[in-house]
Amino acid sequence: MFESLQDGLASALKTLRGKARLSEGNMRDALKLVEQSLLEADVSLPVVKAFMAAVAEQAIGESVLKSLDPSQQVVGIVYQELINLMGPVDHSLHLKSKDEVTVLMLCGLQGSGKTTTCGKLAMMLKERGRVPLLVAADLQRPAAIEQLSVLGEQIGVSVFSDRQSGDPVKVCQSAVKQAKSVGADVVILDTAGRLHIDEELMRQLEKIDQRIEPEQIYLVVDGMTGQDAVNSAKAFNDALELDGVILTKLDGDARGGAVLSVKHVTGVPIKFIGTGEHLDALQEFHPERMAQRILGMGDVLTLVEEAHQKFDQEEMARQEERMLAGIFTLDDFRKQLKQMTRLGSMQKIMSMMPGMGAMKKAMDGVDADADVKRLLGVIDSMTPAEKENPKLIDQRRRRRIAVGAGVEPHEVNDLVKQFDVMSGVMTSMAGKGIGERMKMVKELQEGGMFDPGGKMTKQKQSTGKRLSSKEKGNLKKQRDKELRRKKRLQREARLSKKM
Ligand SMILES: Nc1nc2c(ncn2[C@@H]2O[C@H](COP(=O)(O)OP(=O)(O)OP(=O)(O)O)[C@@H](O)[C@H]2O)c(=O)[nH]1
Ligand SMILES: [Mg+2]
Repeated sequence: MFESLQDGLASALKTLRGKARLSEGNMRDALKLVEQSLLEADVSLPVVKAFMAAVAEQAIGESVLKSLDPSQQVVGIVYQELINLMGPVDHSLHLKSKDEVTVLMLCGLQGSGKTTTCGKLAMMLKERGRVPLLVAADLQRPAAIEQLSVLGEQIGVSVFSDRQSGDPVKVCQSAVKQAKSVGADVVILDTAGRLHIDEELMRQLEKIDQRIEPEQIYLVVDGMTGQDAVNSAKAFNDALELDGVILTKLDGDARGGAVLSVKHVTGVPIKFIGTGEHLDALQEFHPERMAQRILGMGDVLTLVEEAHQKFDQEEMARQEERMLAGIFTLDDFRKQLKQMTRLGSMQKIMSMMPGMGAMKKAMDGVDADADVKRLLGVIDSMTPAEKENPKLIDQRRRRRIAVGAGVEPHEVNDLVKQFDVMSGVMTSMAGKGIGERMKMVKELQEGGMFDPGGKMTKQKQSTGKRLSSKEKGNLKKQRDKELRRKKRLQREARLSKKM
């Protein structure tokens, strides 16, 4: 997502980097590149103009040009202006109390994702303790009613439809009337779409708006589209007075045009983003996270949130306890890998980690998911005793495990070595907050220890410099213990030679 925009912005900002002092000319050249990358991402022209004016006003000032680190300052300005462009947000659905009926209406161009998003919203509302009713108000396509019914069944939400009726306004009216009697407190209208804006569609939607008076009207916009979608958003907004926008398909190769333009053009907040075809792929929109992602700063918060939702919390608590007790075996490692695979592909996870953008590119053609599978395969081929204590694995066993997992024997060796390094880190992470852990992970990355294929290659001691004194103490204790063990072994060896 946003790859070319990310690259464009990165190379623009790179031209500024490393220059102690900037001239106005340098800055203007860099800003030209920023402008170009926005246009290439199909951001609407008036938006680009307004954005560049705001950035230039701040960037071409004495205080930035003469500052100690101008490039950092420009990144800061671009970041803040991206946030201003996409925000502010309002995630509330403005629902009335449960004993009243709230009506939400979704509209948008054909194929933008209206019906899917109706299903996603219904599921979200259900999870929040509401009783939604989906209404098939798209009588354009005969298959539309069927599509909504299937979605409703999947999530256990009632669907109102009238196959005989030819009038969507009447369908909506009957649905709202019946909502109370079927125990629903939120009615979601799935309206028809058209390939292009046309008079007839607009009149139909206006009529629904006037007769039903929905509490909220949301425009569903395909995030993969650029200026076209944004122009139609303006037309929808003029006719209907939108309350919010839902951007879909931001999981695909969206260029960024729609997400950067739609708020500025319509003036209404982006409420949610659709990030997949699955019904749980709907997230609240956060401009600062999106700006971070666009600038290649990753999206750690979303990752942490998703991890929280998708990880098995009980299992996490058990692991935490074991780690606190200083236990981290290959079996624990295996469980963690398994949990991680639930978050999605390594590519997806990496695209959300700060600074991993470049790494992700370097990994093109490397199948990180296959690597994780190989690791799991190797661990699965070990005996329980070996998982507890990998030191038991001798040459013969190494070969057997390799055969069992379909890998080369040295890969078994590599895994054991990586694990050794990792177990030390993991146990020292125990009991730390998420922020502290992220910092440690980042230090690991910087140290080159973590490469996303799940292989730990170089272990660098540079992480040591940021350890707290208590950690340093622990580390020293560990080292001393290891030293004592080695000396004891040497002594024993000498003794046995003498005998
Ligand atoms: N990848 C991805 N696909 C999505 C998302 N939202 C919707 N889709 C897909 O987009 C296609 C169109 O979605 P619909 O929900 O049928 O779109 P619609 O706006 O109701 O279409 P019409 O009723 O024909 O106007 C379907 O294949 C959906 O699975 C999303 O967030 N990500
Ligand atoms: Mg539809």
